[in-house]
Amino acid sequence: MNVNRRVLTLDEFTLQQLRHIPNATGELSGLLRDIGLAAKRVNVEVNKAGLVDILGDAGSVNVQGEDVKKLDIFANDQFTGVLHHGISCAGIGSEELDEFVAFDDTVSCQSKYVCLFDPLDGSGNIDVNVSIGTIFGVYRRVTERGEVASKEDFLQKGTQQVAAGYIIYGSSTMLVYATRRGVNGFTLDPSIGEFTLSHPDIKCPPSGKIYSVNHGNFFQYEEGVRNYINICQNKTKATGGPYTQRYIGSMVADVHRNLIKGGIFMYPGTIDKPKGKLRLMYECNPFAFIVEVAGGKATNGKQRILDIQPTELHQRTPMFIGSKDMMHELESCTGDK
Ligand code: AHM
Repeated sequence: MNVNRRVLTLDEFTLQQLRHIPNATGELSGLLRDIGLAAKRVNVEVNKAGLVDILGDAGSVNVQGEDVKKLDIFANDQFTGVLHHGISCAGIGSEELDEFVAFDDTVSCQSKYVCLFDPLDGSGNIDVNVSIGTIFGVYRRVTERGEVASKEDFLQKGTQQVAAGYIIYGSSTMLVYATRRGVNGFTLDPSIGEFTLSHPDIKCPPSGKIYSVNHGNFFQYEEGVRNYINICQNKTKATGGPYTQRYIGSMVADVHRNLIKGGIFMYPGTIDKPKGKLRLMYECNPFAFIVEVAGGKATNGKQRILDIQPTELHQRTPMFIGSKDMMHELESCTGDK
């Protein structure tokens, strides 16, 4: 049998990566395996979301006599559960929870990593059958192993991430994750119930023709951003266009598409919400890490997202992310870097 011809599963791939890192303990592989397991469980429930009237609405008891949970709470419980029961994670921070959770059992206290995640991003789209996702960032703890993890473990700059990724529950379900070594995408093969390597070594094209922004807020954006959007609308063949505007309102789907095809995604601050909507720790840092490893760029309009020192778990930030050349053109309009 020619083993090289076989498609690698997520577990096989992460284990194979260990061969290149002499001192690796396999803990990160274990954590990614745990996340893959939770993703499969969430995927099953997301696929049934359209049956909610038949199976029961959140807060009710379904026909099997089980309590029905809101999908984002279900997803939060799944990711928290697998990470707690695994041996790699000392604690979690979740967009669904007010505070971080440090696991205080002996095994977890010895664990090397903490994980911050948005269990179900874009959940407002569930009712209309639009792609949604899970986003996660993994940090090496800064406190001593053996202790219960504490706030400083969770409030690290994005540059400190050792891995970050997302799961997109779309026309197919994909898990994409990045380490400093590269970005790789795995598609769930329903016939065997495994994520299999489908998009090896993803690179973000240096330029593209897609810009993604909520046009409904146009007059609330600062002048430089409005100028850049005008440039996008007026691109011609001679200036690298014409551009296409694509905005799903589900960040995982929007950034995933732009990562693969080339493009720019923007969620600027507005007059009403100067810090925008997106959360630094759960949405922006993981995507900034992934896109930078793939060759793109991510800023808040003033500085690199990954360099922002977080002061609180749920802080928000404006976000501009995507293909390098498009980001440079944006910066020439906003005067920022
Ligand atoms: P959520 O946390 O309520 O799911 O909102 C996050 C989502 C992002 O996925 C998406 O990019 C953004 O909200 C869209 O917001 P808007 O509808 O304001 O454009």
